Amino acid sequence: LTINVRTQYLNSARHNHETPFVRPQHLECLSYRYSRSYPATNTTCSQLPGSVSFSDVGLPDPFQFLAGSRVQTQEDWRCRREEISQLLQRFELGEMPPDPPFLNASFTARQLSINVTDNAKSISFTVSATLPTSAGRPVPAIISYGGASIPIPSNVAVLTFDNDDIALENDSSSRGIGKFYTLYGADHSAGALMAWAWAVRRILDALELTSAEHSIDLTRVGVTGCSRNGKGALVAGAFDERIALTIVQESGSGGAACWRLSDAQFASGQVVQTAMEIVQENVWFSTEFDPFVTGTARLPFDHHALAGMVAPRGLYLTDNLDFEWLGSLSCFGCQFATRLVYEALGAKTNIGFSQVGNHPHCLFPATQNAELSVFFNRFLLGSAGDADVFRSDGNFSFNETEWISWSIPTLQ
Ligand code: MCU
Repeated sequence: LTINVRTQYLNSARHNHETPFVRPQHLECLSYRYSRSYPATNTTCSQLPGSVSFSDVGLPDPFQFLAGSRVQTQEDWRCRREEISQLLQRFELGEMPPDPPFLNASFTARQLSINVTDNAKSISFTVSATLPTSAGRPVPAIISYGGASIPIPSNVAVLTFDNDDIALENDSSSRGIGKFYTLYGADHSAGALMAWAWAVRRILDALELTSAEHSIDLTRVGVTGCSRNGKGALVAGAFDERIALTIVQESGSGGAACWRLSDAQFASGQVVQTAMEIVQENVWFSTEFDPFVTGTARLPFDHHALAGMVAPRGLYLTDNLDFEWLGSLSCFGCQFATRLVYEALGAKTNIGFSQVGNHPHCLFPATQNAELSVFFNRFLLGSAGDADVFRSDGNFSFNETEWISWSIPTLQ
């Protein structure tokens, strides 16, 4: 079986100029492929306990391990980040499957074609590519969930990802439908957001595998989406450290918002989407999330911790003040907390958050163009420059002391 796995890789576009013969150096090279985005370390992180009981009405301390100790070093943060990842997988998003043993890809005619085999089942999906005509090489790229609804610089390649093909999300009857579930079974724990993030990881694998056929620079790939697709882009950015820039547009609850803050807005009479509503509306989350929607204080994380997984990489989030449903206060407060994670990692300006009104949902207003450019320039186009983008035109105030009882550690 092991030989078959590697042979499959050798048959891929990247290796098709070489003899179809498994040589030791190929084996090393191919097994290295998956490990390089997760730097080697001597520390072993502790595993999640079998049962977790937790309660915090405020935004949980992203720097406190479940077992009680606090993050003190960069190495500790690496383990705490992994713990947050495990908790999100177990209680909200469902499991990210291990990297599949077989993946083939080709990049031809402006289309990336990807075949994945796992569990003795296979799927194929395609991603269309719009490549810059006049840019130098190599070029940065952005993976867009559906058609992009932000202005993308002309020197950035656009890879359009049909996320519904991977996991359908028409309504609550879409559970378990889509290519992800063909591979892993209709009863797999992953909700649509996690299934989509799995596919983004495969897109990155495929870009690596086909690097001889395109000019995309793998160190400068971003991801974007709006609304439900903004929730998706955030999860993708959190679950693959190869993504250099995550742009989350008007994602609302289940994205930039925190469950606890959205519940508080709802309790004060505002028509804000809550966890309780969202799990009935659609299949974005794992069914493992259901027990928590009547008591979000029991969640051992909130979405500042999900967004904190993106740190210290580039993250720019927008919100639209004209839609109460999105939970403007919740998005602001939640990302205020995320920024503390960035600050602790010495990367405070690598997160941008911007809240304005006077524009339709998912129609990017010109008033945010300059900020967006800062993020494209810094994280995909390689130009220097820094800017502290954290602003709201909202008529509310976030009570920091009510929601955040922790302070940021000075990491050794
Ligand atoms: C903001 O994202 C969602 C929202 O969660 C849903 O309640 C609503 O139905 O659709 C929004 C969306 O995706 O709009 C395109």
